Amino acid sequence: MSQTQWTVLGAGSLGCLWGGYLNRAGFSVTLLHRSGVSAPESLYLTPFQATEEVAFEAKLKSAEQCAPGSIKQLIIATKAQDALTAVAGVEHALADDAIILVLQNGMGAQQAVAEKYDRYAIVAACITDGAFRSEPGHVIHAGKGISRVGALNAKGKAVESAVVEQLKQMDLVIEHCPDINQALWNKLAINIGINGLTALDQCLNGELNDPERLAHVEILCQETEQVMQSLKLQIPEHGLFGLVKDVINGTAKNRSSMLQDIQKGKSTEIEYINGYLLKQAKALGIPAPENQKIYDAVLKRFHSANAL
Ligand code: NAD
Ligand code: KPL
Repeated sequence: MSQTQWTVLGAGSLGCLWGGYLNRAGFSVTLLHRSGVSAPESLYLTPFQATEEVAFEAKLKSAEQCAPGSIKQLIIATKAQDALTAVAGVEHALADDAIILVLQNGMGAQQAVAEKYDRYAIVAACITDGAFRSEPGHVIHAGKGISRVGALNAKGKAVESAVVEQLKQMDLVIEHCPDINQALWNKLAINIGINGLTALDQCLNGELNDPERLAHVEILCQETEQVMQSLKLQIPEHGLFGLVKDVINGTAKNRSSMLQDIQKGKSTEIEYINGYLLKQAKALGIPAPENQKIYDAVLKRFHSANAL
């Protein structure tokens, strides 16, 4: 059994999913839960389409309990809005040659970590799996997807292949992605087209096929496409609207992550989805009124004035 260690920061759905699969693949895992919040009492993973959950092992700690220099490979498994603060909380424990893997949805949080912690190797994962917790420490792998993994900075480039080789030992689909920026933008475009609308209309992804809603999806896609073209990014062959419609149909029965967040009374990742697009559009002088409308409406309805 490999004794290679991974520290996973955030004992939520994806933290437990990756922690569970890493441990099942033979890695030694430390799972860092929020300080002041009790650690999960037991750790179980229900693999994709399995009928029974399987136990996994991880050392449970809070960030303050980590010794200086003890973290060599760190996965940041928090929501986008918590990522920078979470890394700051474990900074004292990072080894000089630490690798940090960021796996947030949207864009902006990963880039902020890469900018502030450029002295470390930063690698990002763009994940299309779906996971949720049935109770603390118990995670269900509900949707099989792909995790595309690639470097966000120069030090990350030097280690990305080795990181991918380790991650491929998990029973998840892991792909090396030499252009992670493009992959993150494609996923961002999907989340721009789906998440805000489903949260505001409290509907399933498939219910965006309603013609009136689909018209809004199309405008969101057109605005995103203009920004992506201006940034010289590739547009999928059938356009972003085609891509987003495929995902709407492929995930028709899903509640988007943003809808789930607001139904649980949590803050959303809107700042890192439509909010990120708006920042890019503004810098490029491209109007994006539909994104602005969705962004403003989500903030007004679901966030208190100082929540972000
Ligand atoms: P989650 O809310 O289930 O888990 C996040 C965890 O991070 C929570 O347990 C929270 O307490 C913890 N956390 C926050 N700040 C912390 C800190 N400073 N120290 C320790 N723990 C801290 O969220 P999730 O569903 O696991 O999502 C994580 C990220 O992955 C998000 O960006 C999400 O969009 C993305 N993602 C999720 C899925 C999925 O199916 N769940 C799929 C793809 C991408
Ligand atoms: O990534 C998603 C999310 O909900 O955040 C999609 C692809 C829209 C699936 O629900």
